[in-house]
Amino acid sequence: MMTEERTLMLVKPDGVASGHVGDVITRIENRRFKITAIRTLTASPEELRVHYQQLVGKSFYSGIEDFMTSGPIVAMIISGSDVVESIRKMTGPTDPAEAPAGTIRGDFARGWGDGPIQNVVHSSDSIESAEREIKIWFPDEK
Ligand code: IDP
Repeated sequence: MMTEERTLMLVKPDGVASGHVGDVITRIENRRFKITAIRTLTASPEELRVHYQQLVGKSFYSGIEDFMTSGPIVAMIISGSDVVESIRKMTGPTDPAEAPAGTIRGDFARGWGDGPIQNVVHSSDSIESAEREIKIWFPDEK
């Protein structure tokens, strides 16, 4: 039996601005995963430093901060069997230029080139990351 898990997904400012929140939610629901919490917010630099703690020292971090605070994002907790790995696969690789058709990044990312990689969504890379990240964006969730 596969165990129930949960993961965190963020629709990033480019995904919200280009009107792909509904497309992302439809893909999640079509896979029979449950969205158990959802909110729209504008991220603060402090929240992002915790969320992207492993990238804070990188040269491109300030670009990530500027991009991720540039407009509203939609945060979701998604639950289901094997949901962490499944949603990562649906997300696709970090660089949208390399993301296959059929993945969220492959289908919905618009421009890329210099600066922060604008790739529509974030999804947690492990159960441990998911639980850590959920606390940042849903501080009232257990
Ligand atoms: P992931 O989002 O696919 O898990 P991470 O390596 O955790 O990838 O990076 C987090 C985010 O930081 C990426 O989604 C992307 O928006 C941005 N990013 C990562 N690496 C680079 C880079 O080399 N240049 C610019 N932005 C980057």
